[in-house]
Amino acid sequence: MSATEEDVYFSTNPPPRNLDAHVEQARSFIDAHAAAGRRVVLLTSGGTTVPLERQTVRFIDNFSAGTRGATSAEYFLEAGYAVIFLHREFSLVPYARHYSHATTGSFLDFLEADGRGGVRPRSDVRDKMSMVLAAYRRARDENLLLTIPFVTIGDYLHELRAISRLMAPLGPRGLLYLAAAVSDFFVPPDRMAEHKIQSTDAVKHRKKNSTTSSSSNNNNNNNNNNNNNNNNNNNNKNKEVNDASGSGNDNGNESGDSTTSSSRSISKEEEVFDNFDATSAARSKSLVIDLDPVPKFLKTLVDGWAPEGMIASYKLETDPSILVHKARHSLARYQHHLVIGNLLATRKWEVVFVSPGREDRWLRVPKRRGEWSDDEVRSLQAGEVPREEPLMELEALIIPAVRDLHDAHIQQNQQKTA
Ligand code: PAZ
Repeated sequence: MSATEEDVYFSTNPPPRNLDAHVEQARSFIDAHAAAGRRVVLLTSGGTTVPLERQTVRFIDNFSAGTRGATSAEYFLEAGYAVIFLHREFSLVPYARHYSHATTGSFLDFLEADGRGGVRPRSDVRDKMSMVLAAYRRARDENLLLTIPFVTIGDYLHELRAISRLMAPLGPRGLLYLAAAVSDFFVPPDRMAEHKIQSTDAVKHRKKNSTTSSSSNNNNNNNNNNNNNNNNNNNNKNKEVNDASGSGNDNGNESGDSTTSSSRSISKEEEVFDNFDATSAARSKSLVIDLDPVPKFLKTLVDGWAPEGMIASYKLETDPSILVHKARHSLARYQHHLVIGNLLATRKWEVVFVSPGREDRWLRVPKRRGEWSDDEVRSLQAGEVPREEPLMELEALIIPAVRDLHDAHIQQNQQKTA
């Protein structure tokens, strides 16, 4: 990507509100750890959103609860890294993840009354909770964990660029570990509606019939006309967009793009209903959204933003037959250091490490009893989910393996500069 393309993207897509504050936090975090000779990982986690309106009511989301990222962060801390955790707001975060997002019940279920008017952890979870709390407190008290949130694809890219550029003082001791699920497509600002996209012509109808329209009504109508114009543009292009293509993302991750979009209805501009009532909704048309591709920033990241650090990206696919091919393709295209491939269905059981000059390496959680047979390995690689729950967290294997590759990266750099 040319510098101009990068400049255009970043000058036309506004930065997140707290970018300057985040940059200052990250700068002092990185400088402190660089001075202490510690390794720092910038870890991305969770999914980015693609807003459809400036005052956002609707957005397209990417699949990811942030489990991989939050779990990896804990193992990186255990492995001696300081961690900048760039994550989707309200997705899983290290340590709290053990209690925060229960699918049944609530975190309050982990507590019980202590009989003296207070509360304490339930006796069956107390031991684990005190270990988790101790690890969390150590990370917090020793300033080893900095958490920075993002929501949209634009926020994510601005934050990633700004923070990775600060990693220079770390030299090869910096690591980028890109596990976030990043959108491949977005609505550019000049085509984005200001207000909530309307699903009926009720507002236009009000405009048509209003005898005394206030200035605020006019504003509303204008804005809604804008929306309709936007949508007309989209309809004119008559292009169906499916953002779940697995086409590879490469924006600070190797997205197999896990974006989903939900369909909404909007009336065609030329349809003006004589009477607005419930039937107008039934007569409304589907909304066609025209998205632009997000520029591919991974090469820029490798060459310009964090040139000395090691860069590891994830590649998510759902089709087993293309996973390794796509991982290799991305490595060849972006010339970074490691792609970790995983399939949606089996991502908690196995991943494949694809790195230059090395054999592909599959990491798999051990079986409860015995070894994986060849047939079982073939089933896993074909995306079949085993019946049993994984025996352990796969990140307990992934992070030490990443650390080994990072050791080699640091050594190579030392030899080059010796
Ligand atoms: O958050 P999670 O643990 O459910 O999922 C993790 C993941 C599959 C999003 C991650 O491992 C990954 O592959 N990230 C890159 C996603 C992508 O290629 O878009």
